[in-house]
Amino acid sequence: MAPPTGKRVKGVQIFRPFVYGTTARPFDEKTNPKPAGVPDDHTHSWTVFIKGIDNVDITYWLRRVQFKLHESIPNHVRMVEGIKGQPFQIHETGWGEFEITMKLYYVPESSEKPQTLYHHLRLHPFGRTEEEKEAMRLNGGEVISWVYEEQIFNEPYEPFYDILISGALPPSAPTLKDGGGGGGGSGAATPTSANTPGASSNKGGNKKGHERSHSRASVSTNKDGKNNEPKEEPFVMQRSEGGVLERSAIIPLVNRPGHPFSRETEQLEIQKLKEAMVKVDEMRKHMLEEMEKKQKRLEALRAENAKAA
Ligand code: SLL
Repeated sequence: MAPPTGKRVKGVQIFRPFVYGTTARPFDEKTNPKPAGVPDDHTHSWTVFIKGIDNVDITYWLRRVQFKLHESIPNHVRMVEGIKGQPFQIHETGWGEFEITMKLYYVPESSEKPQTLYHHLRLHPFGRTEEEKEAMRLNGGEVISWVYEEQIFNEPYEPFYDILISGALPPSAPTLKDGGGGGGGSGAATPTSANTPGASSNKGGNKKGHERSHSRASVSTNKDGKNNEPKEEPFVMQRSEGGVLERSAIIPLVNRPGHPFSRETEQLEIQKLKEAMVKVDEMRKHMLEEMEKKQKRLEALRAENAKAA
């Protein structure tokens, strides 16, 4: 951790979405043949990763990741340095599931302490129903356990703020200093449980759990701390990455195979919640009616009783 430089940008919270998790595949002569030298008792090949959504670069804020694997694995503590635009990842083979510890080291300009994430390596799908198990399978037999997460940088130091803002934009975009607003706009990200059978173990103090839904402060805040109102200008697509580069501070617009986290899934989740609310309201009304009926019936019976007495 480098000593802080500059002042903190007050009242600003910047969030960067990312995905972490494991993808495993059973060895199979046709679909996943066992490479030479892999021990007989190994049943799966697997990958543990941390990456940007839709593989958007995150190395401008995340410098390196230390993966701590099971002690039975040779050289089980491994440091992975960030390579621009590529996931932080480790490929391995093995026979058993275990908890992986990932320690995130941020770029020195951030002056942020490293933070730790925990993730259970899944080799076998699990769930109460076949459907739930099937939801963990992708691409004909891969077992996925992925978690959507957001890294929150609270009142970042000025130099880091500049890095965060310019790093989120594609090289083709005008920079904020040029007056372009590529990184602005407000993002309300409600992550989804779709394809995330593994629960998030969100132990870092600076991160937001994906179970929380919230509107978020706009990141288009001036250095003087004044908050620009989020502008609802339609943004112009300059390139064809499905909107993710231009909007890399938030989540992509639509789902694509292998990338389940998007505004589209978010909207589906919101829709489901709305429908559930309507249903709950109907149930509430129905119960009230039933109660009133019973109340009347009770009164009638009481009156009858009184007469008979
Ligand atoms: C289990 N508690 O019993 C777990 C331990 C260990 C997995 C799982 C070894 C790989 C290698 C491997 O897969 N260990 O030998 O390189 O299920």
